[in-house]
Amino acid sequence: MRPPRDWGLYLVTDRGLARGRPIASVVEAAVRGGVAAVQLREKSCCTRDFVQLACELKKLLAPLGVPLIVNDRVDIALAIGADGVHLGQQDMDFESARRLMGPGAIIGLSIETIEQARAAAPLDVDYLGVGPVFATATKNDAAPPLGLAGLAQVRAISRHPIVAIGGIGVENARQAIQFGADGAAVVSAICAADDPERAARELRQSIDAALRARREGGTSAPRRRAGGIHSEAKEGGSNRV
Ligand code: TZP
Ligand code: MG
Repeated sequence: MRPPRDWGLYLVTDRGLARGRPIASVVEAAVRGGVAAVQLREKSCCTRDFVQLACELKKLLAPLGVPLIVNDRVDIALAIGADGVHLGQQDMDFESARRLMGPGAIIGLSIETIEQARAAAPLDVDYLGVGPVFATATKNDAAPPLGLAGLAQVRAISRHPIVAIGGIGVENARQAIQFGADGAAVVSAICAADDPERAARELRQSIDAALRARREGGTSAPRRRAGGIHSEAKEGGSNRV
């Protein structure tokens, strides 16, 4: 499956926040509410359970046309035929991951600093996960928040689609788009919500409205075309407000 045309709303899972609900049911509800991609993020379970969970989500998401991206683990992504992998700065390097996953896989890379954004420029990654933009209690070892100004700085120097992450909810998702993101990734705003479907729908509406406003304002988000990076991506800076 190719990357979503619009990253829009990207769900990152956290079973610990799901209030005892099976994560598959949270994911299913979130997809009904409009998430465009799902990342399975598991920080504490054993490899066998991780694989099993990934298989379960793949069976759920593939018929719905929603890409499943595995956090950190290229081996698990390959084992279950996931659509992609999300790499942190300490995970397998991008080139090795691309070699193993192949040209059709979706590969995302976490960016926490301006230096990392610069270093990512030549890489044929499908998107950058930029954050934390706002303070978050979800990730213990999160870097200091970039803030909206930091997000705008990353936008100015990046040609890849940007998914903002960290402390994003319905009240500030719009700002992330206004400051240059092409989509927003959320963990607690959906996983911990009373009603994950409604939470996803409200987030999606807010993100879509901000993306529409930006398009109508005459700027276009950079896109990665099949076959690689391209010139229009150089317009990334024009997405800043
Ligand atoms: N990477 C940067 S911040 C973060 C991750 C995985 C956690 C975001 O969680 P939340 O609950 O959406 O703030
Ligand atoms: Mg990681």
